[in-house]
Amino acid sequence: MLHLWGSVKPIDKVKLMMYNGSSRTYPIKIEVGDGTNYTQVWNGNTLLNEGMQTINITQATGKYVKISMTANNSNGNSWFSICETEIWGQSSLSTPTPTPTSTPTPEAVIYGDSTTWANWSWNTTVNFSNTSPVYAGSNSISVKYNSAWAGLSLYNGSGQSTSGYSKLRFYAHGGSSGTRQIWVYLHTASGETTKVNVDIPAGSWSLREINLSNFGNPASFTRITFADRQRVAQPIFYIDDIRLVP
Ligand SMILES: [Ca+2]
Repeated sequence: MLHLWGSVKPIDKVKLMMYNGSSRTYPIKIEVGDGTNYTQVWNGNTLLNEGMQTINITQATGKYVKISMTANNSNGNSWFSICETEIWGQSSLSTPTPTPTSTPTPEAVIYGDSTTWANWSWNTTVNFSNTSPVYAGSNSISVKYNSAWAGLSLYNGSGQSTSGYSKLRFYAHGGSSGTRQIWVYLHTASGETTKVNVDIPAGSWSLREINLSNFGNPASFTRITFADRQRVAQPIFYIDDIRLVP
């Protein structure tokens, strides 16, 4: 990965936001150079952290910065993805050139290990402090639909703006067997949005991302629902880490 500067400049630090950084670490090295010759200025593992992490560079100048993975990531594969990168110039020298390439929008967490949203579920046994299985942190939500058409539903009377966000993201685990078939939809001032089909296989956590365009790009919403689509009572399953992301 190369970042082009106009000329050779002193480099102070590199900031990275790693894809799925809260669930895996990446062994990387950072090199700077003039396009032909490179000098390694840092190597190590990225933090287990979803936000921006800062890597300070000591006394390096270059026109290019090369970031590469040196071994498989902590999930044991060669998948390597960086969401955001910033390269900062050395501020103490006479040609300071901080050039942040973007300002990340904070993610809006609806459920991490708990939620401030009200439980408006129906015909459903819900535990917001379930301790196993958990995708991240210490708790997940356990969900058991007790009859057909039941629903897990969270309500926020103040409304949740979608400005700056493009996706609803959560992790789901289908329980011990089979596949949970659910709908996910939002509620806005003008009613329910389109229902999006989500199938959740048993046995492991999977990442689910739904583009807000699938919900018709509402400017805000007051409620989010995960409802039964199998039209029968369903075995217990789990949801964790519900958030809006850029
Ligand atoms: Ca959690």
